[in-house]
Amino acid sequence: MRAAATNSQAVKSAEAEASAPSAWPAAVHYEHHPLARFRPVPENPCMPDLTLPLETFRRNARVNAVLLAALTPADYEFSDGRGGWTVAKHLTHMAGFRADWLSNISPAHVEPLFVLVDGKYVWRWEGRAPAELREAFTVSDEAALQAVHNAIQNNQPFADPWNEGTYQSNPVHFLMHTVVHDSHHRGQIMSVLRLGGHSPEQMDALENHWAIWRE
Ligand code: NI
Repeated sequence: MRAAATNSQAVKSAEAEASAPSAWPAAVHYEHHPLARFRPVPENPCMPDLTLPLETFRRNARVNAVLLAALTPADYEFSDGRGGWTVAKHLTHMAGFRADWLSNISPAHVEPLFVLVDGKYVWRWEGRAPAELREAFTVSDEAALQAVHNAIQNNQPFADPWNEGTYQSNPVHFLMHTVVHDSHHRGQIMSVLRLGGHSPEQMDALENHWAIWRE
């Protein structure tokens, strides 16, 4: 009976919590709520659970890796033949996107992406073979994650030295922007590869990466 009383007390206190004004579902309903995984973690009510956005960012990295692994040295030089970017240029721009933004919004986290050459800091993969871009993506993604993690931990928005809007509502938007930007350029790379003579079978094989998003 004692256990029953304790249970009933627990239910009562859960109900009291449920009726209290709160932006989030009460704990007793938490596991079953569709937004459960976005509930703030208990240790820090200001910090949302980042499981899903981080998983999206990791999946994006895997998609980039699949694309890079499928490319041959000749593929990198394909373009639309009308002055559009080559595949290598798209990929360089995608990887460099992280370094460019991090330089502005979180300079402390950009160091692994640059080297000192003749007294000037240059992007580490500048002028290197496109095949080395895989490393650029890996290192840059990690730097981006560190920067976001740091901003959240310290409850400190990103810097905005040029007043251009730097994810002031939530630093995690930097990761989402990166995913969307990568996807925008991957679509263009697919067009260039098709124009460059990839067979329908080869294009189909590349399209298989969508399975990563459906896991
Ligand atoms: Ni772009």
